[in-house]
Amino acid sequence: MTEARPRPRRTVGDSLEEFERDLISNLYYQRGTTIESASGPDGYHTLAVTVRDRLVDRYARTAAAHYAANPRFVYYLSAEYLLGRQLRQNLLYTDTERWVRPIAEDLGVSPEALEVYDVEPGLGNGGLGRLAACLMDSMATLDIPAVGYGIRYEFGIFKQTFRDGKQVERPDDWTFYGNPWEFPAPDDRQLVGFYGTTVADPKDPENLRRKWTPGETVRGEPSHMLVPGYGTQTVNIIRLWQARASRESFDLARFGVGQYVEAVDDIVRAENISKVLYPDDSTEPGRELRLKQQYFLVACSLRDIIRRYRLRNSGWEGFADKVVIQLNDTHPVMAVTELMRLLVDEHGLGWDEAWGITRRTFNYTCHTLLPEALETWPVQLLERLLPRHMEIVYAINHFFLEEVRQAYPGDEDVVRRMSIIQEGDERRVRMAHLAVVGSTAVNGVAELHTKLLAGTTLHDFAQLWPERFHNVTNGVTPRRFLRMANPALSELITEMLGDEGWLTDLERLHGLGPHADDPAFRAAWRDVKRHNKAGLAAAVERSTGVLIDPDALCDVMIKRFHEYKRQQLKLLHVITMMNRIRADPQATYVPRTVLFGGKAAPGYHAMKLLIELVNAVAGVVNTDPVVSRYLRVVFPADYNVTKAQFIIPAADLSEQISLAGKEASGTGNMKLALNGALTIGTLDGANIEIRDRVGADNFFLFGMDTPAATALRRSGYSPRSFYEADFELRLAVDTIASGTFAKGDRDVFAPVVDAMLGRDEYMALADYRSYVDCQDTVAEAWTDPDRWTRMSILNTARCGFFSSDRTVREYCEQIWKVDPVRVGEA
Ligand code: GL2
Repeated sequence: MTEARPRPRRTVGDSLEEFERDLISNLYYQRGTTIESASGPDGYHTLAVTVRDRLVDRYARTAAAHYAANPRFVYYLSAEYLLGRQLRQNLLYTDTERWVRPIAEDLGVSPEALEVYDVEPGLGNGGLGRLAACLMDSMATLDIPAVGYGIRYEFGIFKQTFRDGKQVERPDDWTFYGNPWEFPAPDDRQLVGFYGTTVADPKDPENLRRKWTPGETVRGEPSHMLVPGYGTQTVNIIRLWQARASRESFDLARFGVGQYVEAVDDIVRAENISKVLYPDDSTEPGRELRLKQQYFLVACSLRDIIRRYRLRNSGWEGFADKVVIQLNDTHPVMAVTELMRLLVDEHGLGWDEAWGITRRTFNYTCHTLLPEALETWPVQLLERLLPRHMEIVYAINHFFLEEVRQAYPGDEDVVRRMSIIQEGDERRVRMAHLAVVGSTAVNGVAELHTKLLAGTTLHDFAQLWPERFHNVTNGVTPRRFLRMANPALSELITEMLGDEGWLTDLERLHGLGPHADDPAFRAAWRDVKRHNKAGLAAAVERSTGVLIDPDALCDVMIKRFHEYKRQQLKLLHVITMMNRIRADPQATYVPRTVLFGGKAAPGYHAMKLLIELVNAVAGVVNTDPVVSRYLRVVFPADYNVTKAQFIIPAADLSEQISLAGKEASGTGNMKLALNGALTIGTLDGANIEIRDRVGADNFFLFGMDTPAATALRRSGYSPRSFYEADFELRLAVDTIASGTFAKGDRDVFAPVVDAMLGRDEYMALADYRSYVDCQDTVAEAWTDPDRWTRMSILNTARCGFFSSDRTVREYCEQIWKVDPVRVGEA
């Protein structure tokens, strides 16, 4: 349901001829150029808008169908979306892919050459942002009426480059050449306030209703990206907000007297709100800007949701029946207080009624187990930036703690633990607590994660309200991560299963299982992998200059750099392999390519140093004439969705080696297994569910489980004792300490060694032996190609569960209670 009652006026053609006619017309009338003089970007933009027109048509019909049905909508609030490139997706979803090559050939251009202009909108960091994109894809595919809300960051996730092996961040100016996939919607702009003061409402003796007069106002201007469903007519949208100064912000008087910088002060301050993804929060202004972003997203989105609700409904009783809001992690949790403020202060509802509506409207997905990742905001900052919201937090907390005291009379300890306010030198607001208190359902993202949330992080809440807690294991879209990323494998799968129905019913991959013992099928499977690896090898050589052998075992660790994910453990294994080859060059070894991909947060110095060490190790390994015969290490810079789509289909081995109990779920693990990579992993996150499904024989398990890790920590973990007890581990650590990877300089990587031997927060040393031994089993399995291929086929065949379509179905059934709305054909 959108704006007024949209009436589709034009229906784009449905034939190759009409598509070609539209292309030429768009080139002429939209880009203002001709085939003879068109540049690459002209060609790209023309193709993009021609495909987009087909989506607009469907979008108009979707809006009309939603308007007519007035259904319950899912509103997904997320600070991050990692959508990936749009061109190839939209060609596939509009079924125009098959026309592009003949037309392009006719016109003498290559579609691949045009794709380089298709910029990936990097509006997120990692798994959480990509999950948002996968869920939006599946909602559209399942005809679920949904709108995603986010921020249109002017600069997305930084571009990673390496200088002397060190990560250097460059701004990601993703809209520099324009973004053909979005539509500005300036008529739906909203005003958002910050700072200011509040006063009592004389008519409210309880002082629950107050009036806020903001001290600063900015505009939120929306634009939207179209989100098509696959194999259906539904096209939903993601609405992205950009901050703009309010109209009177330009100071003409100052400009007139030459104060050019001061004249635009207010404009700059306002526009900074949506300038970058995750402003550095190591400074006070940085923290304030981040909180401003969060509230900006929430304030604009809620006003838009209410505007949409009112197009077809009146009164507030039915609000929570038509609106369900999913909070993607804690970043948008101020929405709970903002909806209360809108209902109580601006629309005059009583507190209890407003609270009932609010609680029924919101649900919260938690995506972490790391205590430091659970957001808290200083009370002082909130009091200054959002004074009214802080009052509302106090009131919500007051009523909530009354409930706690009733449930646990006399237990002030539980009150202190559960309070939304964390007491101490600096009082802080616990956003996860506010989220749980303000939501109907709370969910974790994998079985173990949900269990640990209910057992540890949110234990008190799970005791008080067990019915609120749910598990919804993450999933990934098979369209992008199998069909688009791996066309060769998709073709083979379709050939075996008879049709492409598996793309929307991924459990059908089970049908591949019986063919795992068929030698001809295994050979075809191996050929596909070999083909993908040859493609990756060529790309890696172009980007890094390092030659890799497509027949070597392709061992990949692609994810954000974080200590808990344990890239340092992988590196210890690489160094151990190097040391073994050096010690006995005559022996034979399984040839391996180890590929790393990932960025470290700009302020995360320990991980930036580890990135430097990976590059340094690569330098030593790849130039050692003996070692490089068996081992190559490559680290293509700037890992992102586009690169993931290239690397994943070529992987033989998927590294999922986080310390048990730390990775909430992981989704890269699912993408890799679906593409036939075997996992070497711990019993962490969704690894457990992957192993349960593919079978223990088809999964390389190592390391401590969560109880063992907890017990070891309790008993006083000493990494040094592991170091001393294991010759190969000692040698690997000493190799780093000796300066081997820094031209003899022992100081450069000393902090890495100190971190390992000092605290080793994520117990890499404790898991080292089990990991290296398990890698030896991997190498042995690799020497039997038939067995390996069989395992690879079974991984794909049994991972249908990890489709985000299944994830969305579970959200619909357990939490959202929404029904699909079918959109008719043109
Ligand atoms: C994460 C988790 O770390 C990751 O395990 C999970 O798969 C995703 C999606 O649920 O969410 N949480 C988080 O803050 N980021 C993640 O990737 N960035």
